[in-house]
Amino acid sequence: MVYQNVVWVIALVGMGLVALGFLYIISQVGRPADADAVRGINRRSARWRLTLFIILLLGFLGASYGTLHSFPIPAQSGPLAASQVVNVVGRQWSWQMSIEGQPAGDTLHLVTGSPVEFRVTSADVNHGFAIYAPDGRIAIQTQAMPGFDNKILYTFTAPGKYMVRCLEYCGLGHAPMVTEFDVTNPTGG
Ligand SMILES: [Cu+2]
Repeated sequence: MVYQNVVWVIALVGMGLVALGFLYIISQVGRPADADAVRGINRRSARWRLTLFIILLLGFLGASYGTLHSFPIPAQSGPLAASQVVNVVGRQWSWQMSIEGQPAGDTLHLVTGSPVEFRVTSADVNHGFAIYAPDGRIAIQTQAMPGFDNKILYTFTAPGKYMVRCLEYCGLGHAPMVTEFDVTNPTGG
């Protein structure tokens, strides 16, 4: 299932549970209270709340670990073990991308299967650096900020034409601030 649909299901189930709670309370309105029964219910409901809290806490910790431990933004200090390093400079209104150690004018050519480190900075104002995969989804994105090298790691899995767009409004030429590059399989396929 697509993530968006999973979120929908979770939201609808949650809303349904809240609605059921309201319906239950409405159905109890006007009934005389039995003091002993209420004390029993309070004890049981305290146990339930504790159990529910522990379940939610474990779920939160598990989901956080599962979704964040492979976060593509690595520690920003020290060198990374990427086999390809791309220097990215954003400016009003273009992207300059060059492989570390090669002249800036060369065509960018990346390969699948090995991690690429993007070092992203800006020559003027803040920009948003985003790489769109051939299927139109955002593969990675980070800020391009003057005076900072923001590092981001990504391993391309699919060959094809990747598009770079600016995701932070930076003036008149923001929308056409676009470039693209090719990713191929290491064998050249
Ligand atoms: Cu922009």
